[in-house]
Amino acid sequence: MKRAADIADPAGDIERGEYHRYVLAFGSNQRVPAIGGPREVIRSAIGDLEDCGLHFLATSRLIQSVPVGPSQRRYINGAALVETFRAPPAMLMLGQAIEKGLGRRRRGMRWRSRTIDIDIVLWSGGMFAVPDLLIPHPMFRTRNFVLGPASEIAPGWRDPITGLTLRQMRARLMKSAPKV
Ligand code: PH2
Ligand code: MG
Ligand code: MG
Repeated sequence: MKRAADIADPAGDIERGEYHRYVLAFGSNQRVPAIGGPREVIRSAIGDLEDCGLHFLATSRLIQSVPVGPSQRRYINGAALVETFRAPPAMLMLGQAIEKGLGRRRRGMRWRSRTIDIDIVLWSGGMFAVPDLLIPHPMFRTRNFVLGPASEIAPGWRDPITGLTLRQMRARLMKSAPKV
């Protein structure tokens, strides 16, 4: 299996000069035989990102969550606040390379079971939109499995679209849809 050291990261080191912060969300509901269950897979992804130079300012607890979508298996979810010299396209490429190294297959059904999903939820630069990447993540406001962990690590971070903090969004969602 490919490990972090083998992952090509062409854009990573070039864009020096400015740093970016992100809230990243992690999800896994499938084991990787060489690594273990979803918790170990997420820890491994975090280790890979650190090996590629991401600085983890805070990492949430890992929670178990009920699947949203067609997959039957429960997920493990978590979030992290990170700092890096990578602008959003380079951050996306790095996340996808690490997903691939951990056995993620991209073809097939939307929201199928996955060994690892690394999503960019928020970015210090605010909004970013190209066909492959939308920041803020378009679904994060309605997902407790993202808002729970994310509000634990960056409660005061404001969504640039609604102006609400993660803490406020989490509280609202818990009132309207406590079980999701
Ligand atoms: N990710 C999805 C679809 N559904 N459900 C849970 N509980 N956790 C996830 O991370 C998740 C999901 C697509 O990214
Ligand atoms: Mg996702
Ligand atoms: Mg994703």
